[in-house]
Amino acid sequence: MSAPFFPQIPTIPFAGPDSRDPLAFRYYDADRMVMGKRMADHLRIAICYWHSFCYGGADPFGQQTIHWPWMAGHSIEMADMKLDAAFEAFEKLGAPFFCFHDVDAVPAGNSAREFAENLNHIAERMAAGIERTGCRLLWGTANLFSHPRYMAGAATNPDPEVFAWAAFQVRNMLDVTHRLGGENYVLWGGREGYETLLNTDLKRESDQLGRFLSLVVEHKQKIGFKGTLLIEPKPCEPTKHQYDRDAATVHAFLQRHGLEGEIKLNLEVNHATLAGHDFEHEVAYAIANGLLGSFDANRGDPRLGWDTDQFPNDHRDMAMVLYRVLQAGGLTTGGFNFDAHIRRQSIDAADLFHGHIGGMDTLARGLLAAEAMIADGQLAKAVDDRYAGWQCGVGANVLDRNESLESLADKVAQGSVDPQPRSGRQEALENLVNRFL
Ligand code: XLS
Ligand code: NI
Ligand code: NI
Repeated sequence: MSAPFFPQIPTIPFAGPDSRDPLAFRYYDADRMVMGKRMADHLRIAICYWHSFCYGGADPFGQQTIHWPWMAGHSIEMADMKLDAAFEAFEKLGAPFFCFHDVDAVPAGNSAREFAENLNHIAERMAAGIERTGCRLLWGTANLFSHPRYMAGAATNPDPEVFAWAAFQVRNMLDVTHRLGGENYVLWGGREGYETLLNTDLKRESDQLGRFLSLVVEHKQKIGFKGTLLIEPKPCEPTKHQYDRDAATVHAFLQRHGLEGEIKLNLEVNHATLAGHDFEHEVAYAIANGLLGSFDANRGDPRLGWDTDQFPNDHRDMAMVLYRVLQAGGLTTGGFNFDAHIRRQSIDAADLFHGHIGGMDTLARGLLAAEAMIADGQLAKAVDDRYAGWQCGVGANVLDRNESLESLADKVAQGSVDPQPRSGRQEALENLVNRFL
């Protein structure tokens, strides 16, 4: 380990809601028991390597503003320095997990061989970091979108040689993720979409993507990786249209290609917003269809229509999501990754820590609100009551397949069925939820 990179930052303590210390947690209390489980084990928070240690503040209009010492070049020495800094931050924040792409951690070098060697080198050092700090790998992923070879897609590229390159990167990263004891492997198809339909064969590209994912599933089985494969839906950006648009679209895709049961979802708050959904909708859809995997907790800005990747900072945005997760029995291999970066003007090392402290506190506070809602039970009861009719009589008969269209029509014609309007009670339920926020 080299000298500390963040000497002015202490190990962040839990100091309670009344604390005024900006370098302390007010709600995130790792060992606090919530419904019989440690808070840390519910949330399974992960720090992301790319935004926290590779982002230099550049945007489409301006250059780098944040200059970490490891950004001075693209050598393997710089990669080592970045790794040491990352593990120092993981430890100081007490984060149980981290996530990374292949190219976040190492330079791609001048050949495929060099790329693979660099990755193996860093994986060894990562294994040592994991061993030393106890901060484990939530998920690994391959970057199949930055390099110019992927400009027309990775698996959906018109050129099969690009497909092969994507296979090379995913094979290596899946192996590394497995070696490091990663809990999931994520596939985000940033370039798997189109800019114009004029040059695009939709059916062909969908079949290519289906084939690619089947190869990933086969390789996972071959190496005995026990983690979960996850697709991260996003509707657009960088492409005009991305094939993994939202949870429901990915669901249909998995069914069409016989991949249901093999792949689950990594849902990102900001991507849900871009797709025109509430994040809660995406989470509810995933839970209802057995697709709940993991989360990227970064939010957008309501005034900006792109993926601004901001740390969550309002527990009310997370409380209902966590309520649903708790109701569904909690996360298994998944967690909450901060796919978030600090702002372009946040050029001090402390800013990186403030972002994470705020995000962790937001999730913790949302979890406590969710716990209180579950303990109260009124919201769940209101929903159960609303569907009570399906427990007996005609409702139960329909579900038990004891009614036909004809038998139901006869009942209505005989006047033995008489629907009574009932309030949906939206305002009352909104007020009820507000009591916990
Ligand atoms: C981009 C995505 C990306 C994935 C990992 O919008 O969120 O960061 O999480 O490739
Ligand atoms: Ni994103
Ligand atoms: Ni993401």
